[in-house]
Amino acid sequence: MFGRDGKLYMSTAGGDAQDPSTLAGKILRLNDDGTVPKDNPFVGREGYRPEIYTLGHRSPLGLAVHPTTGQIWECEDGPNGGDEVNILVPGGNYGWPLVSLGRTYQGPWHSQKFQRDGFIDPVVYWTPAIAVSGLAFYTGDKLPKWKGDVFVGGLRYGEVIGTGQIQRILFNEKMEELRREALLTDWRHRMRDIREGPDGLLYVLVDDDDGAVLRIEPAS
Ligand SMILES: [Ca+2]
Repeated sequence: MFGRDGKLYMSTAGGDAQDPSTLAGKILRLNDDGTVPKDNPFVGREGYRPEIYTLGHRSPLGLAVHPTTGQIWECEDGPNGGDEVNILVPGGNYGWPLVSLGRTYQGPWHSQKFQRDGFIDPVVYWTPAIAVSGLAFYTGDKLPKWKGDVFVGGLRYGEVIGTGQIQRILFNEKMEELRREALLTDWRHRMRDIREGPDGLLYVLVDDDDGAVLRIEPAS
């Protein structure tokens, strides 16, 4: 995804997200010809790959540019719980695997602490997980009550197969969460991605054998 600065942001998963000499579990920032921007946060620092913009990510699936601040927002899946939405700052460390709000699949908490100095907390988290997928800001005029809100897809809820949803999340000006609302839960499908179309409507990608692209329109 391209940011307002014209740079390409891309997410990676796997490997050691805390090891700055690898590209795994990171958000990378590149020029559009694949070279490294000179103003990347770790350029010239020994032991750090210069492509790294942020580190400590588990399984990032959504990236979006905030419509007013221009900051990059990211969402990622936790293990058994601990899905997150993060606001990225250059050079930030988002904690995985040292800090997590998720449990391991055997039941115990993944990490002993939910917060630690030096790691940036998520602005939204889910435990149990919704298996958060795509991320979008709604900026259109067709659905005026939703303008400025954050939307994410969910592939399931509470590790229960055969569930799924869209979530709408409202923030205040300080980017603190006010409310969240689950949508399309009765449908019980995996919601893979959500985007605003050029027509100001929302489009949802359904990831199932009978998959579809949904268009969300005003009721009247
Ligand atoms: Ca985190």
